[in-house]
Formats: sequence, structure tokens, C-alpha cells
Amino acid sequence: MALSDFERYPLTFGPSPVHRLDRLTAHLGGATIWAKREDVSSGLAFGGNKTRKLEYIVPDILACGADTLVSIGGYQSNHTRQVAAVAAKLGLRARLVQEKWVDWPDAVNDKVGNILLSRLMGAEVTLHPAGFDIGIRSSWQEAISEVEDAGGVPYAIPAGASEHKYGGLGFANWAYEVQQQEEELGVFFDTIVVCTVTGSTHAGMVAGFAGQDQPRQVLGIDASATIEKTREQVARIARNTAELISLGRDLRDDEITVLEGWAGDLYGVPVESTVEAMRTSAQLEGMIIDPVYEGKSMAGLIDLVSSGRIGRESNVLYAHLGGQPALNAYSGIL
Ligand code: 5PA
Repeated sequence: MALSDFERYPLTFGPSPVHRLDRLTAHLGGATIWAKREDVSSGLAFGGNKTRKLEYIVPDILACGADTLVSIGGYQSNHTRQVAAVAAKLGLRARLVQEKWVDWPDAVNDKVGNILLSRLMGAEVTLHPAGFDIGIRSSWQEAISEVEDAGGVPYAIPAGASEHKYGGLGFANWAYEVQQQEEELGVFFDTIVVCTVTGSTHAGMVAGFAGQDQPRQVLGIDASATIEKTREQVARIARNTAELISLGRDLRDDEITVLEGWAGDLYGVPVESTVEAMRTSAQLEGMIIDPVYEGKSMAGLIDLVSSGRIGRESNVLYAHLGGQPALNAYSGIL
């Protein structure tokens, strides 16, 4: 099947907007920087990258006759908040397992931001003491069984929707959306910078761009601080997605690049370069980014451009994947 043969249930307003970041470009004195904004492309609870992934998963949810979406993330998961929004939109229940992925000393970390929004949207939220891991979680499997035992019909959505069979499709389509926007704007983005943790955002892009055969690099910036797991997961999901959309060839290893150096030692804990990148983006562009994901990928972009590793002639597209609600749980960093 080709990508266009997969059904897509609209949850976004349409293609996410692309715009230049002129003051950031001037500040860095190198490549020309643009952003593509998943954070402002949906009316569902502030949107973000999971909304686009879920567009390809909803048809399967509806076909299964499920009544409860069961998903997992950290206390401040953006993903589970977007699952809660989709459940509300579809008139389904949401059962969310929120693990203590981050040991962050903010008294309201489990009360404000994303988790507050999920509760507001009527999701059943349970807190769990387990720490960070991007793999399949036993707490989530237990929640699925509990829904079944109570006579419900669960639909299981893993962390970040990444290990879902269709998890990569949303961002494979993003790659084609970029190609179309390039035609409209008369620009070619030779470099894409994207934050990667559970992997299907980056992996989907790789699979989508692989079908275009253009001289373009997709640079994943690790924010998991468990680099080997994330590399393995990105590569596996990219290959699965490429096969799913009938790419017709194997992905080369050099098409799958996850860079480390900006995650710090721990997932979810911002380091100096993260906060600096957040301030730079906010103060030069009014573009708000979060301390868990986008602050880390922006720190990577800033370093790669300032050091010349991304050349002066480059047009760089920064994928803004959302995540701002978590800021409320991190008041201490400012
Ligand atoms: C997330 C993920 P992937 O997990 O697809 O690699 O995306 C990374 C990412 N930016 C980047 C933002 C704002 C994100 O929310 N968030 C997770 C969540 O639970 O919210 C899946 C980890």
C-alpha cells in the first residue's frame, strides 16, 4: 500500500504552518532557519506531534469498536494529553497511566500543565511510581487488562504511539507535506532538525523523505538520554514504516541519524543549554518551547549552526512538535 491508501481521520486544521525565524537566523549568523509548527495546527487541547500520528490510528480505533483508549507516559506527558483530547472528540473514555519518568522537584508537577488538561477532558488518570523507559510497560499492560476485566473494549496506544503499527505514518505524511510547502514557498530544506525520544516522529520523517530521493538530511536530536535504545527504536520504526508504505528498498544506515549531546544526563531534566535555547527562542521570536523536548532539540540546532556543522548556505527546518503545557510544571527553571 502507498501512504495515500491509508485512511486519515482529520484532527488537524490542515498542513501545519511553515515560517521563517529571521531574528534567530541573524543571531546565529549561519544557515537560514525556518520552523514548521505542530504546536499550532490543531484545535484539540493545544495539539502537538501526537495529534498528527493519531490521525492515522483513529480509523483503526473506530474499526475495532473500542470504547476506551489506554495509553501511557510521564506525569507531564504531552502524548497522553493528546490521547485524552482525541477520546473526548470521539466520545470515548481515556485511561491514562502516568509514570514518574522525571524526578523533578516541583510541588505541582503532578497537578498542573498536561495532567491538569487530561483530567479536565475527563480522562481517568492513575499515577505510577515507575521511572523512565521508552519500551512497552507492564503498568500499561495491566491497565489494558483492567479495562477488559471491567467489561470495556480497550484500544492500546503505547508511549508516544511509537510502537503502534501505524505510529510512523503521520510523520511520513509530514515529509510529503514539506515537499508541497517547499514548492509553494520556493525553498528547499536540506536539513530537518527534530527532537526524538520514543522515535516514531523522526522515524516517520525518514521513511517519508526516503521516497523523495533528494539531498536532504534529517537530524534527530536525542532528548531521551538513553541514546542506544532510542537509536534502535528509531531505526526499527523507520524500516517498518518504509515497508508499510511500500518504499521498495531498504533504508540505508546513513539515512537514520540520531545525535546526542543536548539531552543532559536524564530525560526530562533541562540543562543549561536547554534553558538558554528556550530563552533565545522566546526572546528573539516569541516562539515558546518546553524544557523536556523542544528546548533540547533547539539547543542542538543552535550548536550545529553556530559551529558551522550545518553550513551557511543551508535552509534548516526546525520541527516544532508542541509540548508547551509542561512549562507550568517547571516554574523553578526561571
Ligand atoms: C515528544 C514526545 P517521539 O516520542 O515521537 O520521538 O517525539 C518526541 C517528542 N517533542 C518531541 C514533544 C513536544 C513531545 O511531546 N513525547 C512523549 C510524551 O509522552 O509526551 C512520548 C514521549
